[in-house]
Amino acid sequence: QKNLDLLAIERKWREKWKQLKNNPKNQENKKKFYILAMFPYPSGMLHMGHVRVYTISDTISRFRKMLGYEVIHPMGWDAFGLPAENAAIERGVHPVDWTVANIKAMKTQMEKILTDFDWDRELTTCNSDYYKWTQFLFLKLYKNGLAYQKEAVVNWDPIDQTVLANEQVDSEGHSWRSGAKVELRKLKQWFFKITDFAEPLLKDLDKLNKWPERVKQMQRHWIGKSEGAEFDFTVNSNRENKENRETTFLLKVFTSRPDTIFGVHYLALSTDHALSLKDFLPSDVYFKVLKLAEEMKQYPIEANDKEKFTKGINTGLYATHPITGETIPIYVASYVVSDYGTGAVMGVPAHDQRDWIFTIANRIVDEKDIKRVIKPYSAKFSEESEIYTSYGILSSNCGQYAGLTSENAINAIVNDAEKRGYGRSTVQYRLRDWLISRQRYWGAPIPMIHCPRCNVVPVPESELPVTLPTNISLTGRGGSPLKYVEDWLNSKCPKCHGPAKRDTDTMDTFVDSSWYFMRYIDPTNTLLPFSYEKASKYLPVDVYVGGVEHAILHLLYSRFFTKFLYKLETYESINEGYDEPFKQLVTQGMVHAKTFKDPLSGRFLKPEEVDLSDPNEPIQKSTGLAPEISFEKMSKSKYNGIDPEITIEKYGADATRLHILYKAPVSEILEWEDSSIVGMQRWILRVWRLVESIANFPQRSDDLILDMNIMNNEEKETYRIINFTIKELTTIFYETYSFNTAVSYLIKLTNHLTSISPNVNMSQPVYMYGVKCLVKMMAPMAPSLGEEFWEVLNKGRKIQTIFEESWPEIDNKGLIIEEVTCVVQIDGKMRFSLQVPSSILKDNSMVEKLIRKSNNGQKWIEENKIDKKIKRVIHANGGKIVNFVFEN
Ligand code: ANZ
Ligand code: ZN
Repeated sequence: QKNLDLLAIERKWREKWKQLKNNPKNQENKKKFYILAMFPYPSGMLHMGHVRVYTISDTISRFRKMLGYEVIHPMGWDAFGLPAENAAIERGVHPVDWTVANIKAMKTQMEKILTDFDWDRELTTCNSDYYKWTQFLFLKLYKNGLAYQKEAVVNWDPIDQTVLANEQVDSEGHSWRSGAKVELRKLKQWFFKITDFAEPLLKDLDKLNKWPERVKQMQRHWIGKSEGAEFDFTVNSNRENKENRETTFLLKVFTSRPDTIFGVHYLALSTDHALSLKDFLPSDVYFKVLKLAEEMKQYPIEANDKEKFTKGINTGLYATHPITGETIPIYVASYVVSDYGTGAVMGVPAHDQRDWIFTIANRIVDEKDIKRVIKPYSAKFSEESEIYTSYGILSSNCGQYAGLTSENAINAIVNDAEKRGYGRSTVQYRLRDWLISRQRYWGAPIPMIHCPRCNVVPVPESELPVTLPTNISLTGRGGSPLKYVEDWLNSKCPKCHGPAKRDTDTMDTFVDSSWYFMRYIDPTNTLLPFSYEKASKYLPVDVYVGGVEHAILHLLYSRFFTKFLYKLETYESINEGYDEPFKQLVTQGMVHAKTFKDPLSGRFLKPEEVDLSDPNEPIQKSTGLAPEISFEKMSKSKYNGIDPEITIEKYGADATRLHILYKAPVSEILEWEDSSIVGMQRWILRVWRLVESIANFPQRSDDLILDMNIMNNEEKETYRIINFTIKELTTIFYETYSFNTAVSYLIKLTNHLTSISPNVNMSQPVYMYGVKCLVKMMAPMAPSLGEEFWEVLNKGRKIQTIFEESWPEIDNKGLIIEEVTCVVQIDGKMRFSLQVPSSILKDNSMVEKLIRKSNNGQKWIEENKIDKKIKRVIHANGGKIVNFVFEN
């Protein structure tokens, strides 16, 4: 019996695979299968999360290859972004050098975990042969009216003189880098008009029946469709205009609750909206609004405190209620946001929380005089002061609509409004246009030129790429670094050929990743981002594996790009009309690792502070106490990080992969435990024993004769177990991806084969067939062992790789269980009978187990056993009669 040198086997097959890659097989006439794992940011180190995603995608990829698909399983690098720029600022390395070195390191690590990526499709988003096409797509969006510039409020760090992303501002509104209080500034920024696609992005979520419901729900919420109505309130401004005439204008409000229109006590404007009405505002009011607008810049965008709801200014203006004709005061309110609806709301204190708070704080009306216009369907208001925000029945103060339900009232009120012209039904989305400008160096330059005569002019497609200058000094201060690269900045206007300047912003890195999966299918195309033919053939991605943290932005942006490009007719998907990028989405869970805590202080303990000589009973060295154990997200502060490379060197990549797949279902948290990798190693060794046993068979047959007619019962049972396992595993690898269950089925099959192994009764064909199937089915998960075992099993035959062998087929006949009737006696009296598989009839203990587990068995034996003991069990008539004899 030979032992296995796992690391040597891995090395051997990694080399062989490289050679095989150099002689690619003919892929013609094969069906395509596109399996994609989210590409990583090249930080320089694979972490366990990466190992988990790539193990999952690799397993699926290898399985599909065995099924004869033309598999696309590409890998690349999401290489633009802040960390490279920060490394440059902190350590003086150029982002290019930093990125290239990191990619190299990570690629080696990916090979070490035995992944089978299509390296000939590799792409790196910071290479100009990639970002040339990102810029090309920017221009396409621009030419179709989907890229535009407007002023936007951004987080501005006054010390570092730079724009910060929301995630870079802490909860108190300070910059993560400089610690300065972040200001809100208005800057001209580029946007993609994703809102044009709001409806299809929402509606088509219903098509995605292989996406997790949770992710779709998050997208629905993000898009945030709200149906309601717009009402026009006439404003009579008493301020006289230059011609000394009274002026009136319409103020439009958006409401999701048209049924509450009889409860309006005031209208409220956002500060921006109010400032746009400058001509109508008394100057003291105008200055108050300016001050409030300034004050609100102090709030970080996410702040949600009560004060935000209560700040208000009475404008002194009045509007006329479109139905009742009442006079309604107009306020400016801090809680009204300028970029939602019309930037104006009708205030209904009795039925909206924020309106209530605002009304009381600004003493718009006495609490007791607040109009309640909606009654709950059943009970009355329990207390007079309570606000009621749900649907109900319209009260008597609602004119002709009194007594209607909210639903009916909404229809009636909006219909009447449309007839008379003072309102109309509308739809609002929470989704905002996508701000893609970054005042950063390490990103794709926005291919636009600013000309003093012609304004904003796109760079002609023929002049792409606009390459990033490399002679740059990065300090992290002063806004866009590209502003200071004179010879790059100064350019010529493509229209008038006069001197002009380049746009100095770069694109959000989410733009790069919104279309990378399309470039993979045609990565060397020099004429277009991808060809029509290839895109039509290979899109969409069949399975996309990645972290749930991308449930909203990345996936939404990718869907937007796909819909845009589909509309441009740059491809026709095989599934006609399928303008979605990813058919199936698999979101893998996080990897957690064990932590030890001092039970007294709660402090996390370093590894060297814990005595692990008995792994089941760790001891805190300094106190002798048992530390508190829990599984947590890996982090430096918890001393529980696990380095994949060390793990692989210790246990081998195959065992590591198996552990990852076995320990938890793909989308759940995986609790990392070295002891269970050891368990996987033990299983591997047991499979190896089976493989060896066949190598030792005196006579070996390659053409297995599996004729059920000549099998005895034991063989039939083995054959049934094999077919059952194939059936289960095939479903798992095809669609459910519950690899943890797959491994347990294979372990069970191993147990069975081991239990019959050198049994002379067992004819070789079924046994050999079982071992071969076992090896094939474990190969996608443990690829180098699969190869090695297959080679041993096929000594003398010319075989390149197991991944060109076909996946085992199910023999449905083999799945049928033949049953016989077994009569059960208690103390010699016949009590009940039971159907049992004929194959186990001779296995006395197995038959007894089945009998006792059955309903009758529970009743006659298990309950009886409580006060009596079973003396013995007699098997007679070839096992068909079983007599349980109890003690008296
Ligand atoms: C009157 C009303 C009565 C409202 C009531 C609600 C309840 P969703 O569902 O998110 O679309 N609103 C409209 N525009 C706003 C803005 N720019 N800033 C802040 N709030 C705004 O929310 C729609 C509701 O939010 C609208 O319906 C409006 O208040 C408010 F019992 O109008 B409602
Ligand atoms: Zn010009």
